[in-house]
Amino acid sequence: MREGKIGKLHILTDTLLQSRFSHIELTEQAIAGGADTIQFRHKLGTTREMIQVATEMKSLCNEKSVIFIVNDRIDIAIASEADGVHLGQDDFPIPLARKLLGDNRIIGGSAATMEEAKKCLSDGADYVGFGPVYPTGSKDDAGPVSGIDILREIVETIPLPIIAIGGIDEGNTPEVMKAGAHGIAVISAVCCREDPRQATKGLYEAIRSGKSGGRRHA
Ligand code: TZP
Ligand code: MG
Repeated sequence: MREGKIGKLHILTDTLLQSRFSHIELTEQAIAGGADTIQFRHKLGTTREMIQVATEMKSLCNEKSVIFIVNDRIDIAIASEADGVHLGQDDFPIPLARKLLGDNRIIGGSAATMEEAKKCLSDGADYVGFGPVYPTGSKDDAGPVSGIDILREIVETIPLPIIAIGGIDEGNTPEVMKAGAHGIAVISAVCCREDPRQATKGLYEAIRSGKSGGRRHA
């Protein structure tokens, strides 16, 4: 278990919702703004391009001791020597990912319900990305919004760091943290902002002002 290694401010890089910034530029700006975790989230493109971009992102993260996670693609995670992989319910199975990655890599699982969160736990995930907590336009199949009360129930029931996702911004981050989330994961609140560095900084401060009232995992 690597609870102490799970970051609190996960920035998911995206070049489909916006095209002003590349994955590399977003990584640089998010790190400069105080992100402790960068997740490479890229749904299109060739495998070779993805390996190249992920390897560069990992190197930028390494320089600042920022955690680097790859979304969906365990092959890209292995090739880029990422710190971990984040897997959805229909992605590569977590138990198999653990066999391939071993105990020293982080494996995150996505959950939209209590049942899915329990499955992440029994499958051996190191953290759960739970949501959408609020409405989001960034994921077509995100499913129904959970709201803050279900997030609180998840935190109280699942003994893993819970990373809230879906419609998280500077304004609602304090209430998410007060509900006991270990941290937050965002796409649009950084990638789609005029100044991603400044937006990350605002989220970092919002996390500090909210603090975690729930389980302590780090
Ligand atoms: N998983 C659940 S909601 C979501 C993902 C990837 C989208 C989050 O994007 P945003 O822009 O932070 O709402
Ligand atoms: Mg996925």
